[in-house]
Amino acid sequence: VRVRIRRKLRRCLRAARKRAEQPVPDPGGDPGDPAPGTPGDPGTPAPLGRFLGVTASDSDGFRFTLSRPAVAAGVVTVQLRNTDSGPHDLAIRPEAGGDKIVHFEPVDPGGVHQQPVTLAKGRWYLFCSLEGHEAAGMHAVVRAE
Ligand SMILES: [Cu+2]
Repeated sequence: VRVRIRRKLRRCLRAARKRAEQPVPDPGGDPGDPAPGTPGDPGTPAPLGRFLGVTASDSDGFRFTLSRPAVAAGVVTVQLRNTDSGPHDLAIRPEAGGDKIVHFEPVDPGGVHQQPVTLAKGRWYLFCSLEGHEAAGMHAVVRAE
């Protein structure tokens, strides 16, 4: 009986390995993150959602585009990437209101800044604090769960 179980286990492992080799279709909306520490590499999903990419751009109004809609609560590496032709910064506060928990210095065009940010469970509001940018659309919400 033990041999049969072992054989079955081996078959399971082989099947699991085969599954792991196949590309997993993205369940929804997450274009993938650059791996922490390697800005410029799109498409490698970070394990456990502890990386949040924020792209500041000016296409049809100022925009913050998130690499994923939700992250794991706890310490998350937040990366601001500025693809616009002017500087942008990043501030984060609870969506329901309250004080900013972090405020990145402005990032120059083409620049990247990342740092660890502790996000407790909940919804967090990200915005550019430079005058007029938030009103022009440079904001987003991420869930920490
Ligand atoms: Cu801005």
